[in-house]
Amino acid sequence: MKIDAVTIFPEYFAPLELSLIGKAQERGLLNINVHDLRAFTTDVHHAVDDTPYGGGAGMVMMPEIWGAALDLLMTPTTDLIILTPAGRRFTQRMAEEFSTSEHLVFACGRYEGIDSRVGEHYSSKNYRVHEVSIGDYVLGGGEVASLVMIEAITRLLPGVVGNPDSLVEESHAQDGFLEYPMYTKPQMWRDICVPEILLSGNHGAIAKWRADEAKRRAKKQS
Ligand code: JQB
Repeated sequence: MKIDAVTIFPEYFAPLELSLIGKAQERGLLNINVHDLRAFTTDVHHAVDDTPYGGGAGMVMMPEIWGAALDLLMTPTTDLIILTPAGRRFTQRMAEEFSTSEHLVFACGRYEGIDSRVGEHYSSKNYRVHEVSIGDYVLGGGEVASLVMIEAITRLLPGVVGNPDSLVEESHAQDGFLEYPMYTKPQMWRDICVPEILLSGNHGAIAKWRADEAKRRAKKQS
């Protein structure tokens, strides 16, 4: 999978060199490129924003600059993801869908966001455009939201997560309830003992206990 991200803060994407995603890049499973939007400005001040038509507080990112950047990245097989608090809520199902794409472009706005005509333009030219939000809270820009999406999507790619059994278990956990509580050594920590059943070696009973606990947690959440 190829991923491009466009931002005025390329440094936000430094963590993509770490851990499983960093390893996946080294192994050639994944190719992530981050682009500085200011490289596409044409004025001496490298301005990317201007005042909103209709008035109001804040600034809006100018469409020409985004157009110049995105024209160089978009291909007929690209999925363009525009992060915005008004977008469709990102879910595990969407992560699964995007993980089958060959090319993702993340447009990371700042200020009050990107001029609406940018998404409209690429949609009208029959590109696949997705306006997405990671949740109901307000962030300062799209960078952190992109990192969240990139982590959720790329760990689903073949070979990125070392043990594919973990992915299979998680997808079951998604089918209705959350995960069961986990324990490791030592057996007793600060007067708290690991549940006896987990030490029993009775795999059937353990599976039932875990399913019950997972259901109990799911109920408490909703
Ligand atoms: C600018 C963003 C998010 C992208 C996601 C999420 O656009 C705005 N509108 C009102 C207030 C603040 C902003 C700041 N902003 C670009 C931009 C916020 C994404 C964002 C997001 N994805 N919350 N906020 N879940």
